[in-house]
Amino acid sequence: MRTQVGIVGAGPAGLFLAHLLARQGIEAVVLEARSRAYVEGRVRAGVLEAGTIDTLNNLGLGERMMREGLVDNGLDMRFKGRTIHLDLPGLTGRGVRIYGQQEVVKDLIAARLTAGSPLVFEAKVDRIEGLESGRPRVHYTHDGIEKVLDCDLVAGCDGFHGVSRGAVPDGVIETYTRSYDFAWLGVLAKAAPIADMTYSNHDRGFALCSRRSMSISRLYLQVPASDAPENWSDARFWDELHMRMFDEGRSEIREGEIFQRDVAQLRSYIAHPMQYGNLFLAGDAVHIVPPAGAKGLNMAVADVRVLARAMVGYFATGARAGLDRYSADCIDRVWKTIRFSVSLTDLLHKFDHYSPFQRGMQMAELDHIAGSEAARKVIAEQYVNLSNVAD
Ligand code: RFL
Ligand code: PHB
Repeated sequence: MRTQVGIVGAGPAGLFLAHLLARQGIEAVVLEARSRAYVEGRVRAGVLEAGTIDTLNNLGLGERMMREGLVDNGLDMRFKGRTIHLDLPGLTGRGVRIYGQQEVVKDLIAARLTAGSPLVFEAKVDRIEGLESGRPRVHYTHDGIEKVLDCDLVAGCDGFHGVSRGAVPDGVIETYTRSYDFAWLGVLAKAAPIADMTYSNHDRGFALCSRRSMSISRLYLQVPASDAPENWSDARFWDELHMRMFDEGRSEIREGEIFQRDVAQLRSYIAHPMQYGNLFLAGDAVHIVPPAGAKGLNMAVADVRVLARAMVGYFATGARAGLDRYSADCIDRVWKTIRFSVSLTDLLHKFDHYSPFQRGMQMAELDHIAGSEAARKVIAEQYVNLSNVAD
């Protein structure tokens, strides 16, 4: 098989890239290791920033998101029983939209398959070679048979555990990491959500109340990194959530059947340059943010917007300037997004190694945000639109 762009991975990065290229008449083949059902069922992000919303709409694929997604205008932070309200449109002119990542993925997959464009599930990429040449080759296994995809360019959109990054020779990529000794337990519950997205910093740990619809809540608790979803019965989960949200009277948060639960590890990771020869890395394949900033998906979309523009320029003129600049064009935005995500993580979580002095600093910062519109604006503008890139 031969194509212009070989795309490894059908997560948000790979699927958005495929659509952005198709719009400009560029052929791509998307190879995805997992089944369609697995990819569509993977529960992850939910907050879409302005740039992501615009990208989906500009592709003509935002109809269901606009109809079913919920506009989130308020972002609340709780501490010591107090609530800080960030009025996102009042502070920035825009809100965010809540629409599950797997719904975005379903819409992108359906549109690609309807268009008859190549997207192969259960096609695991084993290795990529010839990246320094004009004819890179992607080796993959499909139906138990080893196959080869010849392409002009390769996009590594295969997430943190993918193979693309590993195809770059040692010593080319510099990595920077920070790990955390806690994780997020995330659940979906058949329960009406509270009015605003609410993050809480409680002495027992972080909690977050988000939603997927007016009858489905998406809820998170900070747990030890070694914890497992099975350790959390429904009763234990609700008891802990009420406490951490300062809802001891159990009058605010509605309970309901928990029908999905998972534990996600937290990590800050950045690798650059985001390219080598004719391989271009995007999304989680090249950077991971802790989820408190709700940025991972949005950052992946911003990466592939830059990448699609560079690839379109290359196929139109043969000039490599845009391609060669891809990493440099992304890296400042990526660092700023990591910085924001890390700062919200630091502000809102319980760190076991914190001294009472450091805990006091955290509370003082929240108190400052509560009293300062300027401080709220700094957070709101990053929450709403940090991943925007010019088209
Ligand atoms: P993905 O989604 O991991 O997709 C990579 C795809 O590549 C496939 N793959 C391979 N395919 C072929 N051959 C191989 N050898 C392959 N190896 C892997 C995988 O099967 C997969 O389908 O990466 P992508 O596209 O870069 O997208 C990134 C986002 O998924 C991620 O950043 C977000 O989910 C992060 N995130 C959030 N981001 C937001 O913008 N807003 C949020 O509200 C938000 N909340 C979250 C989150 C992530 C979370 N977890 C699970 C860590 C909440 C949580 C709990
Ligand atoms: C979500 O709704 O899944 C969500 C919301 C805010 C975050 C992370 C995840 O920071």
